[in-house]
Amino acid sequence: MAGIVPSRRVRGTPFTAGVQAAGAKAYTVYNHMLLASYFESYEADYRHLKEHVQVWDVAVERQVSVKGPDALRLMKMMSPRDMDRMADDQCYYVPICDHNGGMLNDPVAIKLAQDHYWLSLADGDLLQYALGLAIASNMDVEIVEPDVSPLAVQGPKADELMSRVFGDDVRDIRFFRYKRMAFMDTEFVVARSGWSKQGGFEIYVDGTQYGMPLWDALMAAGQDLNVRAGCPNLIERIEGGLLSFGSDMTRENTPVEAGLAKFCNSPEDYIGKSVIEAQKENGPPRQIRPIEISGSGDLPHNATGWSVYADGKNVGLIASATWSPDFNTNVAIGMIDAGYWDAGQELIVNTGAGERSARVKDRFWI
Ligand code: THG
Repeated sequence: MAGIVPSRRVRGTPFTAGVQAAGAKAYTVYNHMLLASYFESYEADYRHLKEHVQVWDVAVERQVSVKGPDALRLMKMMSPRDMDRMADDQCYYVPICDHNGGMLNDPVAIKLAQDHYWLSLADGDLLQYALGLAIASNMDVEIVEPDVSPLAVQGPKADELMSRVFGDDVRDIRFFRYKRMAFMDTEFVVARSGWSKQGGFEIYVDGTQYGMPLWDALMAAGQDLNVRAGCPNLIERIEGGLLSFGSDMTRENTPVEAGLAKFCNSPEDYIGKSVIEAQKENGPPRQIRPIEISGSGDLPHNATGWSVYADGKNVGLIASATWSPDFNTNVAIGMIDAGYWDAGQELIVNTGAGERSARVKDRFWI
């Protein structure tokens, strides 16, 4: 496939110069912005991520800033999670839904103050939804996309690299908590989070002008750690069951179907609650499951979603699938109908380039 032309609609990021210089070989577009897909290859990037440390330009995780006297009220209207339990330094994974429980996004919410939150978005224009709710409800709240760009540091050597740039205090940051850490003449929110299971941090870089200086500082400090540029890795994230909104689940699905029922505990009358509570009570009609597909490293690329069959009928869809070198099998994430999602269930997958046998697993691989 040919290249992508950046413009004001398909935006570069504060780190794009570094990503390009590091040799990104393919990009996707996410929140109207460039996101690298791989550098050396999916498999070489994966091996390196699991052994060393990588710096990821995830500026595409755009922030919706919700600030003002009604900020908490608006967050409670949108969030299925109990916002009153959120600590002052906490991040929450929050599925956000329409009035039918259909997922609109699955951001990470960051509590900056009692009256100020960021929603760190997956792919989708959630700002417009939040703004619409605020306007229609006459709320006293400011909603903007600030000049904030997350940079992730992921991998087993992430603590060592981060402590060299920000000091040893980063080591004490707990999972999904943050501290404000100094850099040059400013400070950034630094959270222990990120879209891999290898551990690490996300730095919310506030101000485009700090982007390349921070990128360069991390690369310089990590030379002997074999630091490299990386990006969310297809193989590792399927092994870990990290869901991609728009692929693995869409507005056609509720958070219960997406396996996110544990994040739906708010006592408030949030949007979508009646459907979500009913599905928690009675079980959803379909659910996200780990799927093992037969064959070796010869699956075609899955760009459309693959239909899944059992008993001669369509019982689901697989939107993410790839060869896993570490588990020596094809790993996949499927949305599978009730009655067919139990571990051990045999399935047939139509990959578009032939049928494969497949089987529901009891859990994800990592
Ligand atoms: N970090 C930030 N913003 C993001 C993502 C991120 N926005 C887009 C996208 N990723 C949102 N989706 C997810 C999906 C999974 C997780 C985070 C964001 C995740 N899940 C943990 C897991 O499944 O192991 C558990 C989360 C929890 O226990 O609260 O990390 O990655 N800033």
